[in-house]
Amino acid sequence: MWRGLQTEQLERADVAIFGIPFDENCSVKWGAADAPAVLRACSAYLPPVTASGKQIFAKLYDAGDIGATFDQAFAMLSKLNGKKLTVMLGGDHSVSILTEKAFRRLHGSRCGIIHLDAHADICDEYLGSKSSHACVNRRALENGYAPEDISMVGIRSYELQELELLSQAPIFVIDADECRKRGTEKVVSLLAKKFQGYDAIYLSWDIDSLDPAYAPGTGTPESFGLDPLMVRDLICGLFDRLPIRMLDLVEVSPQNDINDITSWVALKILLEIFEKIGR
Ligand SMILES: [Mn+2]
Repeated sequence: MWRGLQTEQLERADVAIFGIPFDENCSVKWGAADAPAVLRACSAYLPPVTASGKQIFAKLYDAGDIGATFDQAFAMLSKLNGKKLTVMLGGDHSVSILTEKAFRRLHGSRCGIIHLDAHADICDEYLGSKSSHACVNRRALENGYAPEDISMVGIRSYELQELELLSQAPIFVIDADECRKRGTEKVVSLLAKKFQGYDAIYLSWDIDSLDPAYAPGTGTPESFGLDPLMVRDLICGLFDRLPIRMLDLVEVSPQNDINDITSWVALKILLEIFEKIGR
């Protein structure tokens, strides 16, 4: 796993990674519980070099998998705290409810969330569940984040209840069409300005932010999405400009994928991030 990057010693690591293989709160198609294992298996084939030929010097510690409970998430984040970056591999998006809550508890009030997703995920309840993957941001609001602490990027799907809430709450949204219209650099500077003065940012990355043509292996595919280069440049630009201390990658569903292309594109973007962390 993590060919050439992995260290067995946490104290030597720049990046710490763990998985939450859980998909019982998804709505359309299952399978995200398999993502951590498939991502790790694919990672063994990727050399520690970016697409532009830069060697990646970051050392990565893999802490294994945990169950989908807040106590386990908090214990894991506490253990890995102090690393330059913690990465969580989901899991459907509901697992981010646990890690975002733990992140807030560890980092205090000056921390924010960037939600990179096709979906706003701010339903109070979805299909009768308050723990649904469509409720992540609503639970974040209950777990200490103010509306101003949350920004959404790449959105192109809303429930009616979400439109109503977003029309009232000062949550910053840059939808997928606006990303294309403004271009990556402008979107990055808008977010950098928005989170000026924040100590720690949690970037929650739903793979369905990408168009399903590029990332079909996901449970809730949405058309009119972003292309991989835009997502790569957006995420890398955010890492250049903001103190991103935690990243999650959720909703990769290998059983709905074709030739693992969704896992591959996610890993290629992760490598670009790791190169930045290892500098
Ligand atoms: Mn989504």
